[in-house]
Amino acid sequence: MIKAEEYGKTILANFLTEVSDITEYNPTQGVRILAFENPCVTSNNKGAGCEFELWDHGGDPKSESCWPDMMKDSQGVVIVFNASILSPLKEIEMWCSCFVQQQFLQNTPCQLIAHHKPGSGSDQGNPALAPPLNKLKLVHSNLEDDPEEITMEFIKYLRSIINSVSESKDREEMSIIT
Ligand SMILES: Nc1nc2c(ncn2[C@@H]2O[C@H](COP(=O)(O)OP(=O)(O)OP(=O)(O)O)[C@@H](O)[C@H]2O)c(=O)[nH]1
Ligand SMILES: [Mg+2]
Repeated sequence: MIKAEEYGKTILANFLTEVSDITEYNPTQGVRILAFENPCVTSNNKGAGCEFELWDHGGDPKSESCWPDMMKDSQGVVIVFNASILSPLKEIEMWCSCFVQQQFLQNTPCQLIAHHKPGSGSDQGNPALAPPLNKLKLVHSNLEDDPEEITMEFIKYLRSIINSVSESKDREEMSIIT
């Protein structure tokens, strides 16, 4: 199994959830759970806040036996890869087949993030993904040059999760009634 170390997942997770701005490298062991709210994302029209948990998973193959448990109650999947690696295709495909194409995550919003580490340039090229992966939304994150872009995209992504959760609740209610 491929290990996606030092791509910047933790740095990005800390930035997006505003949990911390430490940039020292500390390999993620297993999973870190970041609980957060985003003031721009509310759960209904009345503006009630919404609590999220972001599970920052280091991708260590040693933790593979825990993946089914991690996926069980997930309502979204974010796959981060290093934008400066020319062909991360195999790796993205591997993570998608493990996490996204699983039966229980099929209706779950998935976001691919090409993370640009400082000094690695800001080439906005996209990997040529084969179907069905080319349907996944791909965004770029560059915290040095354009932190706004990924901040806005993350808000959109959180909103898509709220919509998907409320749609699946509606479907469940309909299936009870009919
Ligand atoms: N300043 C800065 N440093 C970054 C950024 N992205 C990655 N780095 C550097 O890369 C190192 C590794 O980033 P992490 O976020 O810890 O990598 P990771 O993907 O979580 O790695 P694992 O937990 O081992 O899988 C960081 O300690 C930083 O030194 C960034 O956007 N800004
Ligand atoms: Mg990490």
